[in-house]
Amino acid sequence: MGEEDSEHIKMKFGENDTIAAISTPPGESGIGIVRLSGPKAMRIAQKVFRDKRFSKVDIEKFPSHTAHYGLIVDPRHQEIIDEAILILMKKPKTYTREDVVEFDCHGGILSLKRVLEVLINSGARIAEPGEFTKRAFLSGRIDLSQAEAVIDLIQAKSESSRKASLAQLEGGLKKKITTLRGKLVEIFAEIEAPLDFPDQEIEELSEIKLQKRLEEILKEVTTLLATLDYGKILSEGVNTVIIGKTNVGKSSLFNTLLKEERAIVTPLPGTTRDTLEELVNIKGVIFRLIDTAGLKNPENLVEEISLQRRGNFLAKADLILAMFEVSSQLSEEDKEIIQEINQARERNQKVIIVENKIDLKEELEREKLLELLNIKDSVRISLKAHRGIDKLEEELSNAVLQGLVIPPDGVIINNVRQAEALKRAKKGLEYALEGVNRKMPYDLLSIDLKDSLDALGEITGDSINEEIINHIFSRFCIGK
Ligand SMILES: Nc1nc2c(ncn2[C@@H]2O[C@H](COP(=O)(O)OP(=O)(O)OP(=O)(O)O)[C@@H](O)[C@H]2O)c(=O)[nH]1
Ligand SMILES: [Mg+2]
Repeated sequence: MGEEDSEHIKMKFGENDTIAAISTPPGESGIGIVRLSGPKAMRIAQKVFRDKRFSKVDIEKFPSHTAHYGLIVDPRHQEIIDEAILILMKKPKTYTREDVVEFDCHGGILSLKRVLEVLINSGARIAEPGEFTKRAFLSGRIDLSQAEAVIDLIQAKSESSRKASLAQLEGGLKKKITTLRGKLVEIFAEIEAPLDFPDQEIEELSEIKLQKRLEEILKEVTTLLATLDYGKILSEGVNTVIIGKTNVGKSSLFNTLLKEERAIVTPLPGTTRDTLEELVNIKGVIFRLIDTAGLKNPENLVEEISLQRRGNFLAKADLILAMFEVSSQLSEEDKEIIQEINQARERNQKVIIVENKIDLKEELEREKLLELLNIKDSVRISLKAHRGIDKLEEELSNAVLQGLVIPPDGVIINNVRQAEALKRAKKGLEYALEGVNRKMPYDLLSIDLKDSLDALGEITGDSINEEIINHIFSRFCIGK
C-alpha cells in the first residue's frame, strides 16, 4: 500500500486522532504499559511528562527509539501519578507507522487507569479494541492474515498454537497467497494479451500448459484449505467427551489429565451430574475435555437432565474417551455404551477405548469387549496407581494428529473467513479448468480466474472491503 493510499484510507476510517490504551493485560503484574499513537502523541506526552527533577522536557527533541526515566503528572494540579519510563518511537518505524509514545509504568491497574485518564484529558482518544493493530494494517505495515494472527496470539493457549500464530504473523500465509495470486495474474495476463493486442502476434498459451498451471494452483489451494481442521484445533481445541457407566473413573481421569482436582470424585455411583468442561494442553494439542454423568437408568429429574446433557455433548464430540473398568463384568450399561461407540464411529467421531482400574482383580470379559467393539487393543490404565497415563496421552494426541494435514511449511488457515475465500478461489479455478477441458474461448475463462484472484486477495486484504475490516478488528482487545 502506498503512502498516499494509506493516508486516504485512514481519513476514510477516521484514523487521524491520537489514540491511547493500556496495552498490558489487567492484573498480570505490577508493571504496565500505556501506549499513545497518532499525530499528537508527542505533544500529549509533553503535557504529562516531567523529568526526575520535575522539570518539563522537550520530547520532540529526543532521538527516536530512546527511553527516558521520569514522572507522570496530572497537569491540572501538578500531582504526581506514577514514575515511568517514556519510550519514544517516531514515525515511520513504528508498529502503527505513526508517532508512538509508550509509558512503562510501575504502579498497578489503578495508577495505569489514572495515566490513561490524564492522557485522555490532554487530548487523546481511548482506543477501540484492536485499533493499534488496525492502524498497522491500514498503513500497510501488516497484512490482514497477520493481523488475525495477532488476535490468535493474544488468545493462544498452548505452545503449538502460539508458534502457529507466530509463523502466520511472519507473513507465511501472506507470502503463500501472494505467490499464488502472482501465478494467477501471470496466467490472466497471458490469456488476455493476445485478445487485447490481436495484431501483435503474441503466442497464445497452449491448452495443455494452461491446464497444467491451473491444476498446480488448484492443488495448492486445496491443500491450504485442508489445513483448516488443524488450524482450528490449534486455536480452539478438540472437543473430547469422557463417557462410561457410573463409577468407572471418568472424573478421576478428567482430573488426572487436567492435573488438578477439578471434578468431585467419590466411591458413590452417580457422583457427577452436570457436565464439566476444561481446556488442557496434552503433548502440544489443545483438548476441550468434558466430564459427563455416568450412564445409568435415570431415577429422578436431575438424572434425566444430566443424561440429556451428556447426550448433547456426545453428539458434538470430535473425540470420545470411552471408559470401562476391569474390576467388574460387562453390565447392561456397558453394552449400551458399546452401542453408542459404534454409532459414534458411523458418524466419523474418533473413539479411544480405556480400561481403568488395572490395579484391581480383573473380572471383565476382555475378549468379549474387544470383539464387540471390533478392536484389537485398548489403553489399559490405573488412575489410582497412575499407570498407563503417559500412553493414553500419547494416544490422545496421535488420534488428533492422524489424518490431519499438517503443512510442512507451517502455513495454515484457522478461521472460516479464510476458508470461505479459499473455497471461492477453488471454485473459480475448477470452473476455469472445466472451461479449458470443454475448449471454451479464453476470454470466458478470465471471468472465473478474476473471481479466484479476488477471493485470494480477500485473505491478504488486497481487495478488501470496509465491512470485512471492521468485522475482523472488532475481535481485538483494547491496546493491541
Ligand atoms: N482401585 C481403583 N479405583 C479407582 C481408579 N480410578 C478411580 N477409582 C475410584 O473409583 C471411584 C469412582 O471414581 P470417579 O472418578 O468418581 O468415577 P466416575 O466415573 O466419575 O463416577 P460417576 O461420576 O459417579 O459416574 C472413586 O472412588 C475413585 O477413587 C483406579 O484406577 N483404581
Ligand atoms: Mg464423575
